[in-house]
Amino acid sequence: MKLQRPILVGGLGLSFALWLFDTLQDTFVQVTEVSLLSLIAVGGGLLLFKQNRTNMTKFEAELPRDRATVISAIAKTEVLVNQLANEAANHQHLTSLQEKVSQLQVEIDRTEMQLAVTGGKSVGKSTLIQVLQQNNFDIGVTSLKFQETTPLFLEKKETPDTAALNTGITSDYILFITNGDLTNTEYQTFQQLKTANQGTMLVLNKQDQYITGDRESILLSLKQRHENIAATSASPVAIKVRKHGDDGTIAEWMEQPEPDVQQLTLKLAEILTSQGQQLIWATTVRKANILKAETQNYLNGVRKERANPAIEQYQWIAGAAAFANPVPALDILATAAINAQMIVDLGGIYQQKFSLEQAKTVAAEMGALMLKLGLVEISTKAISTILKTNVVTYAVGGVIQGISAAYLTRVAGLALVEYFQVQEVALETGNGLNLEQLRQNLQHVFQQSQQVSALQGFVSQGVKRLLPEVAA
Ligand SMILES: Nc1nc2c(ncn2[C@@H]2O[C@H](COP(=O)(O)OP(=O)(O)O)[C@@H](O)[C@H]2O)c(=O)[nH]1
Ligand SMILES: [Mg+2]
Repeated sequence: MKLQRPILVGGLGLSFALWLFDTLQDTFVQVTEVSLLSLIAVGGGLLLFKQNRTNMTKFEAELPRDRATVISAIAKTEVLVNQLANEAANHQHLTSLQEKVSQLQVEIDRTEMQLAVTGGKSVGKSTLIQVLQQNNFDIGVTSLKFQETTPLFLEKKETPDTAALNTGITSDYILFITNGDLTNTEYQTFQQLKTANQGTMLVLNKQDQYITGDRESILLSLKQRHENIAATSASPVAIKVRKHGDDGTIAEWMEQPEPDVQQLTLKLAEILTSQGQQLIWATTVRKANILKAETQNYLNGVRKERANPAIEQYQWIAGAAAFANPVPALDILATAAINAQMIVDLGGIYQQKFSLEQAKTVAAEMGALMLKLGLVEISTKAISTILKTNVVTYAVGGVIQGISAAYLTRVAGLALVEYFQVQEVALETGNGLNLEQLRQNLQHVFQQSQQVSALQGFVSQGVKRLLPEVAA
């Protein structure tokens, strides 16, 4: 059986928790009425308290302060879209990207606010929207539009629906509806929205379903996770009312309580009034950044298509050279493998201009790094092991060095591509190389290409290149 509720960490002693309850909540006059759940929630919640306080200030601190910030975010995206136009004038997504940039320029001054209402299935999203729409919000000049997302967690699915999550991220504010304490999946999704710096209110709906003690403890627990919470009953169930008459008669009837969304509307009105403009700006910045990432992706694709044949070409140049002039020392092999001209060419493709002199320095640094990481030794050994299975090729002098040099060139080239892909377009030249970053790229590419089958394929390709007469 799976746990529906997250396990709350009760790190504090019971007596301390009881004391805390006494001080925090006047509603709990009688301690005996407090359920065990409440105690655990308070104990665990407190541990998270400090952490969340800093998150709150982070969100507010990161809201764009002025229109110029938004303009600049859009401009950065536009630069990248123009870059794509320069490098691939006929790219299939270019027109659509350009249109989206123009849309953003109009969107900065939009006055209608988009509110996404999200959460699991049947938590009361539709009902809440209906009730809220009947409420007249006073939030100044802007108008409000609610949008319900598809349920975040469909049955048996542990990961949230990404489309729904995206609707959230492109909305100005999110109401994240829950019916109890957050499950682990809910909590993780919620964190994702926070990471995207998305303004969110956590709403405990169906609060009519809880007895007082449990309701307060869930609210407290939610409060530790997030600064903005509200409890609602969008559609409370009818309750039975019983009246004892003076004459001993008993009358019973059902009463339908009114929806209770006041906590939510008050908080929402306050937030939208004070931060509405900034929230709209923040959404526009988020959209600009999403568009920028999308463009960067396309740009990387275009560049990779140019980089691949270049790497291929240089790897066989290095292979042939080491084959013709086999060097016994690993350090010479490492430096020979990295052709400075390849660095210049790849840099050119990725708009990172290197002079040949700079490229030579980079080549030497990369060679030293590959040696230090043991990549040269490991790959040379692996390649000779594969070659040994074929006595004829193994016996040919220089073939190990040749294939190793080609292989190392390939690893270096692919690592450089990975490295360049995450660099911003370098407007100035001669930027120092981030060796730590490059080390990670090298290791990553190396690990990926060390699978036996991939290496075997490469070796047989190398044999065909270097010893066409043997391979035939
Ligand atoms: N007890 C109770 N039931 C509610 C409340 N809000 C909504 N519901 C019920 O929960 C069910 C699902 O509501 P719905 O709005 O369709 O949920 P959605 O799937 O999130 O849109 C319906 O039967 C609602 O009447 C509430 O505050 N209390
Ligand atoms: Mg619905």
